[in-house]
Amino acid sequence: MVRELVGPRDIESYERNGVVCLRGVFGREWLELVASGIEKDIADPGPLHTVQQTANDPGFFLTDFCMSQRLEEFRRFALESPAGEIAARLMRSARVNFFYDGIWVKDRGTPKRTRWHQDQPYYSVNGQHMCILWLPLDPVPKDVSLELIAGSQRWGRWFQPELTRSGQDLYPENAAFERMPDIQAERERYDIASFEMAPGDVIAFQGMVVHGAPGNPGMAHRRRALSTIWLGDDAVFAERPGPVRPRFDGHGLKPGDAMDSPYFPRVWPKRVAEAARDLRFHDPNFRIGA
Ligand SMILES: O=C(O)CCC(=O)C(=O)O
Repeated sequence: MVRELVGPRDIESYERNGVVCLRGVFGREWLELVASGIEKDIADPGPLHTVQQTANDPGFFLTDFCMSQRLEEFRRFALESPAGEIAARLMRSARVNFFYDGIWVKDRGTPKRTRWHQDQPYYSVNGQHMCILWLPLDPVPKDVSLELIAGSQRWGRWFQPELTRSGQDLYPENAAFERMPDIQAERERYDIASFEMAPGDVIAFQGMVVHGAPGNPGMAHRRRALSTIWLGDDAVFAERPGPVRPRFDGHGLKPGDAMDSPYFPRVWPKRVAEAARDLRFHDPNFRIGA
């Protein structure tokens, strides 16, 4: 099934550009499940949520993370949907562990952009096997869709992670993380990929790809998207020069250890029953920090 949805050309595009858009990958059942999870989360957001627009900004822009720790809908998507297998095929990875999930909700009339950034610098994870699946739940025209700089995963540059709301640096100034250039001011210099998307389509991108997203000033409806982060064979725990986001405590991993821990359940090869059994994932003592 997934073999048909992810073909050799998709894998080639993922490897070359760091990004590929897969069409019609998730069926109605998965979309309805995730949409209902998002509605629950909006009504009662979790401890890691942020309202991203500032007080005087119009609209409503909400992010939340690690919803699968609280809500069954997201847990089922993480453990049982074809997402893990899709990531495994794109990364050519023998195993895939689920790292965490996030939602990005922008009401109509929200001008605020998601800043240009790379995902991996925010995380305590090294290695190339990091694949993010961005799954919108609403039809998304190109001018509201995720934007990604093709090939930027090969720049060999790590950019300072910034908080989406304030732009505040996550780490103290240091040589390993340079400042993100003003991509908006010089868009024509970059090979920016974006895709008009229908519900069921998904964008897969590598963790070092520079990306951002417009606000939702003009669409007639809300733009809801689920991001899930998947780790493969070479992903290892790493320390950063400051507080990572999200922070996971109590897993006991040391720098260089494989991210193959019950805290980050293995979903591929498929062994859902086992994953659900040894799942610290459900452990009330599991701690996540902002
Ligand atoms: O949906 C958005 O606005 C941005 C999503 C994003 O940056 C991500 O998933 O890393």
